[in-house]
Amino acid sequence: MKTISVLGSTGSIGTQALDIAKLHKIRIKALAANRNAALLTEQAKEFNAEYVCIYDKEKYKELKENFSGTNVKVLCGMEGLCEIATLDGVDILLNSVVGMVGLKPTLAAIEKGVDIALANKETLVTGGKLVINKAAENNVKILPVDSEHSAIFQCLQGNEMNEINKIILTASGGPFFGKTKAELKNVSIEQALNHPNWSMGNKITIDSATLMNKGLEFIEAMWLFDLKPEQIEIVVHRESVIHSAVEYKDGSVIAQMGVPDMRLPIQYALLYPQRLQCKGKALSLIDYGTLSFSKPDFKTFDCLRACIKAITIGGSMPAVVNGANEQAVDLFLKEKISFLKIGELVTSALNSIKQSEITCLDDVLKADKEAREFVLSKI
Ligand code: MN3
Repeated sequence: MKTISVLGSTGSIGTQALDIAKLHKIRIKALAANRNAALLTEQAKEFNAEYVCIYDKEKYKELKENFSGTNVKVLCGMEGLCEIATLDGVDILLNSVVGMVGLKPTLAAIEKGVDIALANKETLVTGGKLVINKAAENNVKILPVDSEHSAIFQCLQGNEMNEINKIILTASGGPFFGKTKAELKNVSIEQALNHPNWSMGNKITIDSATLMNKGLEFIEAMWLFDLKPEQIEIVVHRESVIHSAVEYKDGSVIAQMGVPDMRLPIQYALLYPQRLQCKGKALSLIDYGTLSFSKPDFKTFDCLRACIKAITIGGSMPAVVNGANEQAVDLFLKEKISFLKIGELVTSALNSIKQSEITCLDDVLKADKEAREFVLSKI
């Protein structure tokens, strides 16, 4: 029986992971959330967690009161996340926080030798080199939770990396597939939050609408599977049934399919290499009838183009586009900027900020800060 800790337990991935933990009797050592103290308390009591952590320090008092008279250790802030990431007796740390705040606790867990189930793509986008090198040094597994990367990981089982030609990274195309820039001028927050296939948190849903999400996944795939940019082909596949595929040297393409349901990739990461029953709906290819494929629209979706350019330049640039995007999405959700402005700001940060080398966490944090300040200075 495995023991896990979850960073981001009250979010979409976190709550589904706890359902899986219940189904398969996975033990929960510690839970951390951003600011939802009420749900975090409920979860910790249900799963008998020994530690809880709230990132938002303003919520610490409330959480502390909820556990007064118990043996549960209550933590807060980044120090709390890092303490949870490095507890003894944990097999897997599920990192499902939103944004690059996930990087520091991930590095801490890797140093401790804890395997990572990674749902937080910003961790690899901003600190890919640090994470991958440290994981190799410490013999730590990075188990992808993102559905596309889980698919690729599943398609690679039993084969060698030097046998592959390329990866086919599928994209749903988001809610604005087929639209031109002119048609996207007056997009509202509600429209951008209305994703056709996946129900997810706000930040990732906006990233899916701008295709920033696919750009981040492109970078994530390069780090996870040690690929060059030219080894990844993005294919728009509206139905989200093929979650991604691997093309081998002999021309054979192995794809992983399933209905769009995050429980499957979450469970695969937590139980790897075991496959047990999952509560999701079975896939009926006959019900789907046809599956469609097309090219991504690099002209309309600036963020996708910016991500590929950023990782091609390398160094700090992926952290720059990510930081600019995190700041711009926050401004869009606060109705301070328009939808198209997100892509403009990300592109302009990429073109204006100088590339630097990433050798430690501070280099990443510096690039991230510079990008956020750049975006704020343009408003
Ligand atoms: Mn994905």
